[in-house]
Amino acid sequence: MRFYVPFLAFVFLAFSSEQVKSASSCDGAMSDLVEHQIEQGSYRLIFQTQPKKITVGKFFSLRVDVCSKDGSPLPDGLKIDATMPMHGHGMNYRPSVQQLAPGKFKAKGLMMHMAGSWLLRFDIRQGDKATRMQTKLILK
Ligand SMILES: [Cu+2]
Repeated sequence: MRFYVPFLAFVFLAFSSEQVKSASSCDGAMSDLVEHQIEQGSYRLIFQTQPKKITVGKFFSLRVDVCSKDGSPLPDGLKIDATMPMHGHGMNYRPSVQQLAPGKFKAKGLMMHMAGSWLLRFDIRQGDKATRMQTKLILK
């Protein structure tokens, strides 16, 4: 019976590292951020606003998780911007983006100063490759 103990330990380790890998490859693991999702090219971007409800004229933050649908490397850069396409203007403040880990970011200092239709844009970068992902937000 002694023989089986190290064998089981090895199986457990193999399983754990598989779990870590799947966290960056879109196989679940990000269920706490499923509120907003955008898919484009190799990537799926999931973001959550903090606070959950965006209020006109109030600063908010974003947690952003990007995963890879096809095994492409995770992005190492992200720029965020928001505009009101029907009014031809953007935000009055430039948000700051911090990378927490490959594919994981936090953005602070966003503010939408008018009610109406906004376009929230994420430009993600992986090496030389840029991918633009965007979504519409209606603010009341
Ligand atoms: Cu406007």
